[in-house]
Amino acid sequence: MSPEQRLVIVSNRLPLVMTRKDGAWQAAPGSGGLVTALAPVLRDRGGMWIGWPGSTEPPTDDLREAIAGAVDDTGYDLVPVFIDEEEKQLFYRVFSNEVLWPLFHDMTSRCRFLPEAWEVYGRVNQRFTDVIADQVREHDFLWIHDYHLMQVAGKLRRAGLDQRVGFFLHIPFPPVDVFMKLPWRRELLEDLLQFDIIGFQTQRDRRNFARSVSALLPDMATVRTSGQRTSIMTDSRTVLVGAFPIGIDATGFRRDASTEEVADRAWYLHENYPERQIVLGVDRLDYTKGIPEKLQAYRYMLRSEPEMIENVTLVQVVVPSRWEIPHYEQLKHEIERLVGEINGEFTRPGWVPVHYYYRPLSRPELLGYYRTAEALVASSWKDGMNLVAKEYCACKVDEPGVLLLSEFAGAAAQMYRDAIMFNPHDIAGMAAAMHRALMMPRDERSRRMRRLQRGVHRQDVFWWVDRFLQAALQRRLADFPTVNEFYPAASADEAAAQ
Ligand code: ADQ
Repeated sequence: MSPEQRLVIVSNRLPLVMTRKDGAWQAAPGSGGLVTALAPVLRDRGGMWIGWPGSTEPPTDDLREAIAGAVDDTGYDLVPVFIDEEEKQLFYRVFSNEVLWPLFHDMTSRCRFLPEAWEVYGRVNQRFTDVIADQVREHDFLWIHDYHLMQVAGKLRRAGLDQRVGFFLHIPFPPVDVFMKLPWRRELLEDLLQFDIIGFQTQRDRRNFARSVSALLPDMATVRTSGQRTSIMTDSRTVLVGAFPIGIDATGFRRDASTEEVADRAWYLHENYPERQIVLGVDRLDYTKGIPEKLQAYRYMLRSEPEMIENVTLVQVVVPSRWEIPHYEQLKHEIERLVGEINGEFTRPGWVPVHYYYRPLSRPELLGYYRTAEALVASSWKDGMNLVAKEYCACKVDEPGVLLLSEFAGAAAQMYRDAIMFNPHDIAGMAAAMHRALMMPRDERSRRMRRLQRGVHRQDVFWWVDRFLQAALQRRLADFPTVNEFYPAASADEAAAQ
């Protein structure tokens, strides 16, 4: 990037943790892989992050001051976009999380296609666009994140702004026959084609998007695909489309997992389960994550492989999320019922088969579990990537562990060779995969985990930011990731099949 070209990140949420002390707002900078990777680039360029601070109260001076104060810690500007309670309901809760989220995860029966929610989605996207238009300079590069803000480029162009704008979708893009169910499918695609570059997590998502454009906008767009890259020509621009699988701050996870505090916790957790293997699940409360199926598969394994009784413990951590949406509340009850049934059927003196947490863990607690668990199961029905799978590998600093991974997680396209793969709809198959992992000899576990770790470090979140920005700024399709760099030796044919 040239010095006058600032980077402006736009996401639904600002990377801030807001708290109120004695009635006054306090804002602390947020953490997480995306922030860690983008912060150095933003500081170098004197960049800016635009987003919603998370409160729906009318903006007061002390709220604005608290946000401005957090800038001293971050070294780049934080610019808030405010939304009110009704907008939060219809833009965030309904349109983002009850229309786009289930639709893009192929779960259309959970969609609520409310026309008034579409209207408010447009209104909030316009609000973001107005703030951007106010802040942006001629040579800035704008990088918009995720499904909440898919109309921003269209609205910027309509306001006469022609800055370079890139978009990254963190969730999957659905097949055309699913996407077609969206009542506003054409408008949404037309707005997406106002971005200059669009990044997806996997080649499957890129293909689905290209097919939707060909099927729904044959009159206004020409789609050209060559190998694993696509360019789409419209009257106003050429949109470059590619797959940029997101990574984690693998070095940071490894470093933090190696501390004495985490080592002590890991040791203590296993002290409580002497001679037993721990199978770990860590998921946000979400119906896309396949948590009930994981529990059913574990029960199936205990029934069919009775020698596992008392020799394995499933630790399932569920992070509360979107609980005000009825489908999420029902899911919570279903998980609790299954945990109760399994513990009722199998518990023995001194052994409880499922340990269930329904709360966020502190980072040292989470890392302690990652470090100590013999296996981790990520059983998503569909997932953009699944960072938990990568975090688990980065944190295995002493004993090797086995990663069990759903074929439908984006991470499968990179980790398919050394994870134990399964179909999360096949309960008996998932149970067999769990049994295989628990019986796997130590040297095979080590070999597989070492290769997974190499890939997680090679394609980390810094790699992801570099590759996206390089592709966006050079605008050369040749710069897009193609063959699976996770396993550099993988053949192009094999990677293309993923
Ligand atoms: P998510 O659906 O949130 O992300 P995921 O990628 O697994 O799913 O990320 C979850 C994050 O929450 C992880 O970083 C994890 O460390 C954290 N977390 C999980 N359990 C926790 C706990 N108990 N306590 C504290 N923190 C916890 C969306 C998409 C994904 C995509 C990401 C990034 O749905 O598919 O991988 O964005 O692009």
